[in-house]
Amino acid sequence: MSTEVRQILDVEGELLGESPLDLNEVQRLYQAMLSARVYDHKASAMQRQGRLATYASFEGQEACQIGSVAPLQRSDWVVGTYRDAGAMWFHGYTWRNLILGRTGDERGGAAPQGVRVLPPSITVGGHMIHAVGLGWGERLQGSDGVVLTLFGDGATSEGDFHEAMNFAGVFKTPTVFFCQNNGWAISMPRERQTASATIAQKADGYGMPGVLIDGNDLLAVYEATADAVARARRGEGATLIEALTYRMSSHTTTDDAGRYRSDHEVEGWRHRDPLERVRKYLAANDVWDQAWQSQIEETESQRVEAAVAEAEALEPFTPAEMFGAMYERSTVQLDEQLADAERHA
Ligand SMILES: Cc1ncc(C[n+]2csc(CCOP(=O)(O)OP(=O)(O)O)c2C)c(N)n1
Repeated sequence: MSTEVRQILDVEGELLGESPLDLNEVQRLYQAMLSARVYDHKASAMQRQGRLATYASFEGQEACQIGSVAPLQRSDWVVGTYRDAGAMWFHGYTWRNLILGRTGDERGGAAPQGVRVLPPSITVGGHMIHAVGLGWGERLQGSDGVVLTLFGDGATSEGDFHEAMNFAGVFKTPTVFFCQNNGWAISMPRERQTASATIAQKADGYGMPGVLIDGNDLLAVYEATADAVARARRGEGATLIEALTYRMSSHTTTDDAGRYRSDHEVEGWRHRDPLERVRKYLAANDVWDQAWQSQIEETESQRVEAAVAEAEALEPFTPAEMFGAMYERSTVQLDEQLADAERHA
């Protein structure tokens, strides 16, 4: 396959090809990216205040997360990781539950009724297997549902990635494998992750198409995912998309990326910000102004505040509820552990 990177909107907000979306739709997706960034900044600040446990920022990856979910129908599935709050939210998961999850409260792992989003996977790569199984289940039930699974470059070194890709290739499951290659897996650079020239080309080995795109280009992300979703819905099987992007923050709030990444590298990516180029594009078409942007930021900020207040007002999760959420019927071991936990509480 070609190693050319597909781009539609350049860093100056100029179209290099035909836009797959009309201006109204680009405006709507820009608004979603902005909302996601507001949440991300607030969540990072809350972790610093001691109100959240570890937090994994997705700043810089908003085009990947909003653009890949945009072509989905509500009846499709999203299966992502600890870094995919933006994608999960855009498919219906609530900020409240995402915040709850980050406080260690298991109730945050429950998607609202009817929302087809799995809780975020902390196990690197494990969720891709679930995504393939979900898609296969959809097919067996005669539906044309599609499953989008998001993961990082590091996850492609896991056995689970290869098993998921192999199964998806053989059984033509309706899976869109969306790799957010942000250059790093904690402190492990992409060059040490794999010797192949691209991650997209790994698709060849599993008999599915591989697509390489600029992951900071909302339009390229949308177009590539829409094609893959349509293909999956037609029953033609899975696609692997590699989106080149960058996480602007440290791996999580427990990490210090300054120990392994240069300021020069980070600054280079700041000029490729996924929101800024869309903002320039909208402004050039007279459908952006600062007042509109400030109003979105204010409204979303209030919405996130309300979600935080709601999450913090809940009665604490008891050990009995936590153990009760494991299986339909408890086990002897779990009963013993619960008794132990209650003795210590
Ligand atoms: C199976 C497994 N191994 C190791 C870890 C520890 N770990 C957490 S995140 C991470 C790096 C993942 O990098 P990548 O897949 O590129 O995603 P990113 O964090 O960059 O979004 C590792 C090794 C884990 N959570 N699960």
